[in-house]
Amino acid sequence: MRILHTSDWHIGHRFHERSRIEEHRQFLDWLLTTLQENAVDVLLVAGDIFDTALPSSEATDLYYQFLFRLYRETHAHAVITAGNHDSPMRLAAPQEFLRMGRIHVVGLASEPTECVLTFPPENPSVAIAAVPYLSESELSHISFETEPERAGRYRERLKVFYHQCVEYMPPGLSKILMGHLFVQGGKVGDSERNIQIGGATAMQVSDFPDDVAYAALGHLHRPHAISGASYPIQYAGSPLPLRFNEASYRKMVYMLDVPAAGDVQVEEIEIPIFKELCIVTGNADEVFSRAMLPEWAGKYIQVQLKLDRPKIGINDSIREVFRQHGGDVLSVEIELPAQTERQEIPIEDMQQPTEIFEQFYKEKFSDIPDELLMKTFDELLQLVEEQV
Ligand SMILES: [Mn+2]
Repeated sequence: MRILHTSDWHIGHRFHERSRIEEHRQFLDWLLTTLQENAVDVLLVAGDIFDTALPSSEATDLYYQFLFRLYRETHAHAVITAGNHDSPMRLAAPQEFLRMGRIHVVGLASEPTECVLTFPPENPSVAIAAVPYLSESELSHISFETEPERAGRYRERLKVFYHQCVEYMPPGLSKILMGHLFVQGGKVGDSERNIQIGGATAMQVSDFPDDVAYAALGHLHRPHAISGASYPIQYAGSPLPLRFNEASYRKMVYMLDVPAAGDVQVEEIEIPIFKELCIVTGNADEVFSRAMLPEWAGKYIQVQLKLDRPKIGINDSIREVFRQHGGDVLSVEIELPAQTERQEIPIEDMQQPTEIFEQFYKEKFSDIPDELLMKTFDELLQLVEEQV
């Protein structure tokens, strides 16, 4: 059995107000070719199919066009689960219909019966637990519960659910788990929203059941494996970089060869770069001379500009000079020299709050506060002191 693992497509994502539908179209074309060339039997998509719960008609159309071509132009089955960005109800709405086309969508699941699938259907050798994102809001409410207690309950629920799934799987099959969650040790970037639940870790490696062949995860956008288990626990990552700083590493899909017995062979396949993201760093002279180079056509650029002092209009000039050379500057981040260190006030001088306030005001506005302001401050101070 050959299985391909991907996740976090985020179709409909807009990058600094630019549509990415063309990049997604190219990715899905490439994916279809990859599935065909490698004679893949099952495609796994571990959540965050869309970027928002209510995707545009353009995004929805692209997704269903892909599913239709998958059905018509390959022999593959697909298992698609909802992530935290998807509306589970909306994603799963056409599930009965899609099942006729070998496409299995799981939006919500509270019982193993709802998400354990076996492949190939006629003579199964692999069981897959298609576990979607489990929302914390699905936990029943308990009064006076602390955040760590709630996080603990969430973690326990996930752990129990995965164990139940594995118990429910028919014996003798290779077991694969899917999930859209955060595992301790995972590398968090800044494009994964709502990454942790209650500030605590959703799951630990030791929570995963034994006797599993592979865990196909989504949620984190960098492709990487979590160490510490006897089998690969793998994040596929997003196929497109969702932030400029995600362009420093290649995006991947993972192809698994699952033998009837023995270990799964995992091969990573690099996803082509459909639109290059570049970060240009330097002072104004450096940035302007780099802008003159003939290398910007079709690229998205972020400029990190170092300035001695604020300079009005420089943002527009930079965008213009790159535009003349084919590049599209999506953001200019300006770095100014760090403020000179604040003067320390010796503790013995800090007798009265009013004095501290005066000093603060002088430092901030290079002036002394007027009478009305001082009176207001006194009143405020009085109010605070009465509270204490
Ligand atoms: Mn995601």
